[in-house]
Amino acid sequence: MTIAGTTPSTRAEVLDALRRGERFVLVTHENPDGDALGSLVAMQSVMRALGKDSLMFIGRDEFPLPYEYAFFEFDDLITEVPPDVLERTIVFLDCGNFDRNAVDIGDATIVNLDHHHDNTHFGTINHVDPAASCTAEIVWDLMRGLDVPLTPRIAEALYVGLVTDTGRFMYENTGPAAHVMAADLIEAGVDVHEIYRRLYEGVPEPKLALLTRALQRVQRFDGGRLTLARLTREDFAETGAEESYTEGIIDHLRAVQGTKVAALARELTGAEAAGRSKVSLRATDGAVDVSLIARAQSGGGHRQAAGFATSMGPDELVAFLRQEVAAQLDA
Ligand SMILES: [Mn+2]
Repeated sequence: MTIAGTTPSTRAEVLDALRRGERFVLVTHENPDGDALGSLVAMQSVMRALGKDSLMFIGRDEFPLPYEYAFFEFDDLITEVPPDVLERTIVFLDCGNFDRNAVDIGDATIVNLDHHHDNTHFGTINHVDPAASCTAEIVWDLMRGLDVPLTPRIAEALYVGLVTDTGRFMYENTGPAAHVMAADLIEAGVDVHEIYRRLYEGVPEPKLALLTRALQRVQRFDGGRLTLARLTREDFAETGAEESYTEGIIDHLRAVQGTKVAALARELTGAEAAGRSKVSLRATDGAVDVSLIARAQSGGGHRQAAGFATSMGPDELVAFLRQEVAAQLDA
């Protein structure tokens, strides 16, 4: 199966680069989510099956990972950039953009595998498919192109990427290929209920307390088309919640009748991040492209799910969001 939206030539180029290369390092974005980690773990297993010298990089400051992903087992994990990185092919998974100026990677070959429609095509080879439900779907396709057999381990990692990035098969990005892929993974031994339990149950109590606070603080604007909640540093401190516990809160905001755009703003808790907030955005239908709003603040994402960081205060943020939503809906 060729994934819609990518040209056969970039797929062939990637397959060729993966077959020919001998040493690789696999990387993903910061604050890695289920798709980032699942794609990374699956790709590492694929590279090992091909007999490659492949390392998987996750920065030291990403640990501990969010509790729902703590079950992942990482083979050949490195938390520091390897000294020979420039001699390795660097495979980026699920990264919409990459600041080449921030990290010196010289002339290293970069393979860019992603599904963000606003991917900046920063790689040497860019295999970017916005029609793919998740990066795991792209890895699944490449695995087949490389004739690597699907093991239970690969299947489980890919399934985590698939189920998290599609909102359990309910977001708009869930195409036929996502379900064909799910069938393939389940046939290979994925225990669907067990993965559901790991990802969505076992919620720490502070996470519930944080959700309670967010729901108490819902604000609606312009007839309800903008639904917003804010979480402060005090909320995190007083509930004992970690930053990653905000995961899923925005789905409650998005679900409110009449909402076109849902926004969750949370103050960053790190000492160096004082006064800065992270804003997550979700669109409920095709009427608003939230990636445009995020990009106006140097963020990015998908049409229906995007985010940005900002130093704007609460009032300024509300004014900005109302104006951006109006610019798209009232044009
Ligand atoms: Mn993804």
